[in-house]
Amino acid sequence: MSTDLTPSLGSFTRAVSGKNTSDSSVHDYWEGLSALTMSKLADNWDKTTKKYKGVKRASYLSAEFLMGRALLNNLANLGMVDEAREALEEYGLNLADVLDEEPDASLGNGGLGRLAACFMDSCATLDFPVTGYGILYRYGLFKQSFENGFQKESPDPWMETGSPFVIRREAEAKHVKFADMDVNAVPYDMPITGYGTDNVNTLRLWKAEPMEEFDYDAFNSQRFTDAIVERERVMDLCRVLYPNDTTYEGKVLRVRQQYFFCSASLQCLIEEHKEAHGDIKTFGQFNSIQLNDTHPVLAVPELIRLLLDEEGIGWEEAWKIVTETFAYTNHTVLAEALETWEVSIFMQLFPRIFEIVTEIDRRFRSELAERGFDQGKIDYMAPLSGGRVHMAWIACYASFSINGVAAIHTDILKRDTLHDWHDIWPERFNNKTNGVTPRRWLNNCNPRLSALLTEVMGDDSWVTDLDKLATLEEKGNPDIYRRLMEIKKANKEEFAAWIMRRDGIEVPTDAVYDTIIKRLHEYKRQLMDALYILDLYFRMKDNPDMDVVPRVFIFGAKAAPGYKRAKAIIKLINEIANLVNNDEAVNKTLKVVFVQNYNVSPAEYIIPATDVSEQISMAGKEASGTGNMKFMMNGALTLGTMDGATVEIVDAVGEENAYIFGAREEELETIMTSYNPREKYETVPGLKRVLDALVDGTLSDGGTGDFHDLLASLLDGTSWERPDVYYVLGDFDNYRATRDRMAEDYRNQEEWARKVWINICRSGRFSSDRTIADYGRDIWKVDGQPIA
Ligand code: H53
Repeated sequence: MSTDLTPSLGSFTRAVSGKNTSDSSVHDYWEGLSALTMSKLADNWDKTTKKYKGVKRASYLSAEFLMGRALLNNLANLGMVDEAREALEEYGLNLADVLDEEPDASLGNGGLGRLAACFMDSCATLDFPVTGYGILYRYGLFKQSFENGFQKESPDPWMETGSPFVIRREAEAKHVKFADMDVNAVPYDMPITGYGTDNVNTLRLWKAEPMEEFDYDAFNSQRFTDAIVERERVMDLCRVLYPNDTTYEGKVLRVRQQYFFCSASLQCLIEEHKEAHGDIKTFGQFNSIQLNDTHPVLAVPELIRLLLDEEGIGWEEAWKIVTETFAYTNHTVLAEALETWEVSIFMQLFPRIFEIVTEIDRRFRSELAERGFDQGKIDYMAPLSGGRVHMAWIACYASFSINGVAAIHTDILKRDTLHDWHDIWPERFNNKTNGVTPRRWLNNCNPRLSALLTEVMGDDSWVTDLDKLATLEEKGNPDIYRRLMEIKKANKEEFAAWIMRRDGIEVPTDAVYDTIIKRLHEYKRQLMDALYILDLYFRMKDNPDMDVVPRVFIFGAKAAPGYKRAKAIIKLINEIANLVNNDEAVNKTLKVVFVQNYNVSPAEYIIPATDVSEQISMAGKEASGTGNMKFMMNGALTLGTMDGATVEIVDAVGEENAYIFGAREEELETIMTSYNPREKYETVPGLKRVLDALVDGTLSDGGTGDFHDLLASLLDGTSWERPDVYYVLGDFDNYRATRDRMAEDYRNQEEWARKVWINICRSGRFSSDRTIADYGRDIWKVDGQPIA
């Protein structure tokens, strides 16, 4: 059947490829369909941009936006999926293949960047006047491959030949000055469509370019190479995303990136404010700026600089505007994430900003002295101390709102990490539990389950009001439970076909899919998961008649390139995979799959196919987690510790509909004071054998000594760290028992599916629509501004 889209798809594809449709490649069709999609949203995008100019608005400043692919999301939001599928079929193509042509926009490391992307989606869907501001990295997060089980990194030039979803806005370029260079900040805008609305919001990503395209004087005066070198130095600025998730590294280029995008974004906001309202003094009444972690905190002194030096207003007035404007989100309690910069870096790169930070520091100190604080405490809390600039302290001082990202995390902030600030300004603190967008993470990635939900509800209103799923719970019955398991099975088949196509790996589909996908970090305890698999393997070898429920263990994780121990854990998992997958005695029952180059789009295949969601961080360490929510929506049951938002998942579904184990956050402080991992090694049945296998020749680290170091980190510690700081051996026994019990429970399919149904129906509160409605109401004070 021919549809309306067929001729225009042909035209767009010819236009982008310069070829006949019959000679165009699948990639050409992807570009053509993408361009066609852009043409459909252009008018509404323009209208929305204009509409937001005069109203109270919010800006989301983030060094990371992990957007993933755009085409399917935009097609779905425009209601064009079926038409697109049919039009492609007219040309002999299938939609899934065309969608697979799109590279992921990996402009983020993990949770924090993906959260920003989900927030953009919800803001658009709620018609909120919110703009995202970030950096157009030329290279996104590195690509990961495995060579002999070791992680190898390679660059990800995700839009070298341009991207159909990114529009350059040359005319709105801004000038950003450093002491040693002047930079032209050119905005590249991405449209953010919402579901069930005409509004199209904007994600503005800044690219650094030389002020003049080419310095002809230098060229003519025979300084040709100098001119080229200078050009490259400027372009270096946003060349690459730093690959550390939750760890801070004091690289000069990184702080340059931060200042660059903060300055450009603020210049833009000030210009737009003056155009709309005339008076700079009302800036704070019309703007809320959310600081996504400390990465954009340079916006605080930069706004003061712009107000003082460019707008000519006084300090008191400028500070008032600052404190009306900024709100700060903290995403972690890990000490190694706290950004502090050496004073000398600030002095060299932006002396004026350093002067302003010094003045903030002076005022802060006198304010605290007036409140009667002792010098020790003042020194600890001050923006400038120990020769460093403390970004989190600047954020806490300047912001009217400070929030954590899950209830337990906000409690820890108040009690521990930011307790001194909470003592002074308790009213600033609030919790905003994270959420994920049900468009990408349910409706688009799991069409089978979505169709069932729509059928049972009678309409698809749950897509924009996920709380409505609660009304379906009582409709659960054996027929629905059976269909849930059929859907899961079909999703497993789809995953199996995908991983075969992609990596040539064969996986069975009649097994429990048990998954851990997240950045590789010791606190997330992928190592404990691996030790369980090894232990199960040994138990099966000891007891060939053991009746074990067939299992596929799925891993996906990138390690920061400089994080040695994390890379050792990747190698270990790959070695265990080798051992298990090649042993005829167990490989009918167990299979270990480590998905290379884990990213947003692999997650869209993995999550709908998963039965067991591993959320096994040491309690108190994972601020929230958001994968836990995606799994819940897609009908996986949680195997986890009481940490981050998992606590709230358990609160929603009840302990009987999840599998919870491990030491609790409130007991760990006491436990850790007398914890002796060697005692566990000696006494927990099976643990010694598993740990010995790291070093007795059972598993090979390729002669690197990495596995010895790993074992030593668990049993001996180092000169700077106690052994097993993440309590892997302490929680192991309880983890094993709970995981074994969970696998046994899977045998009762109907009972399992009943729990799955409860999890899905109670996932409403984990929609990022709820989170963004909370931000909008409590922090930003913005309302929906529909254009139609
Ligand atoms: O942010 C997520 C949380 C998650 C936390 C993560 C995160 C980063 O990805 C990077 C830096 C950082 O400080 C925190 O680890 O628990 O879900 C979104 O809030």
